[in-house]
Amino acid sequence: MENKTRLSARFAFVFIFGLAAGCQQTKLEPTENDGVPPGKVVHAEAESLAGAVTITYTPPSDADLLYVKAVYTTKAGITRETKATYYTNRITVTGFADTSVYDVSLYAVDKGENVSEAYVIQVKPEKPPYLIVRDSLKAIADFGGINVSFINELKESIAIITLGKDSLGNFSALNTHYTNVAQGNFSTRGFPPEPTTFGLCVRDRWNNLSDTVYFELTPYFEQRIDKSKIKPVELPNDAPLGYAGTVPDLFDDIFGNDGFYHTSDQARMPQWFTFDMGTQARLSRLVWYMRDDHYFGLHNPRMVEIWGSNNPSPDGSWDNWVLLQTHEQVKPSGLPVGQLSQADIDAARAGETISFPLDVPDVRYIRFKTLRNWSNGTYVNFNEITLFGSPVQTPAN
Ligand SMILES: [Ca+2]
Ligand SMILES: [Ca+2]
Repeated sequence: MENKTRLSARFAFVFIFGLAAGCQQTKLEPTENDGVPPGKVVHAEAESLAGAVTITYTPPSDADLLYVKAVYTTKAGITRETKATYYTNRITVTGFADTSVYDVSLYAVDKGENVSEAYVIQVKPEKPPYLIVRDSLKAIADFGGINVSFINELKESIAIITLGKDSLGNFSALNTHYTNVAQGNFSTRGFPPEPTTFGLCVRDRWNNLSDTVYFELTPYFEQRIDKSKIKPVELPNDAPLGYAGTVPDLFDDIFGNDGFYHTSDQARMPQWFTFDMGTQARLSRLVWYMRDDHYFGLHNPRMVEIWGSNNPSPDGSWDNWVLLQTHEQVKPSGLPVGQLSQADIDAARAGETISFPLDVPDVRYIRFKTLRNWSNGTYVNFNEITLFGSPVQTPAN
């Protein structure tokens, strides 16, 4: 980082100095361009990296040498050029699509843009990161779709594309997941529980695209948990209610300012409330909706835990509860409280989604525990919860 800053400072200096020279002392130009190309780069050696090579060399000794450039042509016929300033003797050439042998031409260039003869070195890059990621992909069935996991140890910036059949039966992109983390997973939803063919491919920032791997999976059945069957469970240590807020108001399908949950002045963090879904279910996601005139502010929950049980102890103890998920809400813009970007407003209206791991147990009772709200205060106040999952006993229609 420090190096980069120093480099840009140097470039800025050269740029400003160059401008000043250009304006006032154009007569200096002939001495900047001697019309003589530099000598060739010599003694080049390549070290192979993933999708890249680092070439070390001996630059020519010309006093007016400005940079050395490395040039190669991709199999698609695109010419890629990388430059290294005169004060180094190494250059890293990136973006190779495969492990073939490539000719890289090194040229020395002087201040007058006179170009030396080429020194050609043959290089053989190692397997590029986007292909390493492609080989790591694993897909499993998820609620309403699939879950894809990947390993990207080199933390390359890549896009993982999930493909499915469109209405004409052609494969097209359903979802593009951009990442630069070492490993992770993501879901693509919106599918019925039927055998479905999906495709996956990986693209890197040089637009190298892997082949597509196809597979068939049957998404798990997912439905909205019936809110009319959800009932509050009042346990002795649940947070005291106040300001006309109730637990049933979280399940009344009123998302605006009416129909809310609110705790009293006596409530302290952390705090929780408990409800019975009326059926045992494997939950896939919980979506909560903020108080709509205080998005990402005031008493809206920020850091929460969702607990599940099939047999809650009447004394309110946590003995029979299992932690299903921990979640912190992130404000898309990162702006201070009270300032909202359009992305913040869109995210707030869409609701905050907690996805549960696929191996969560089937549960009937839920405890929503708030560890921290958006004002670091002691109240919890928000408007609605919608749950999705697969009920263990599907009610007969
Ligand atoms: Ca020269
Ligand atoms: Ca409500």
